[in-house]
Amino acid sequence: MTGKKTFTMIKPLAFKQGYTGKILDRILEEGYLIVALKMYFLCKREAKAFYEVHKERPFYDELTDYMASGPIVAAILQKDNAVSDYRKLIGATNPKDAAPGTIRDLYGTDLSRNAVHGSDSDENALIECRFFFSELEEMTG
Ligand code: IDP
Ligand code: MG
Repeated sequence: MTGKKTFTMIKPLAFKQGYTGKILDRILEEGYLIVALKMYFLCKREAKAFYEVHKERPFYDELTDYMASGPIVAAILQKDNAVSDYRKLIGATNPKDAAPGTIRDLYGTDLSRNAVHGSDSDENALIECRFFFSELEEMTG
């Protein structure tokens, strides 16, 4: 699966604002296959587990409170160079710095409410895909 799959989440505010359809449509237009998809409402414990890599960062509590504040949409996306191309498609972490036309530029509000998550490496993509989806839930072919 190396290089072919990445994991994304549409974060609570973007979901609440009704951007899910537009974001998924953009993902499809950019040539990704959506091979797994679900809506899910993380509890604080689950949000902390997902973002455990950031547990020493000052924003860990704020970030995990936010991610547990409303439903999200999680998806596995398939395409060549999925991880790096998707990071380009979403843009910089802070929507203010995100290149024009990127998903965070179009649908992000601020640093913590930046519309979407995207995996940062193949290794983390696999971990994040498996956090939300079993192999059975993932389409193949
Ligand atoms: P990324 O989502 O672009 O990979 P990370 O550094 O992995 O960025 O941070 C994870 C998430 O934590 C970001 O998407 C953002 O929502 C939030 N975040 C990052 N830095 C800060 C900060 O300084 N204050 C508040 N939230 C932050
Ligand atoms: Mg990250």
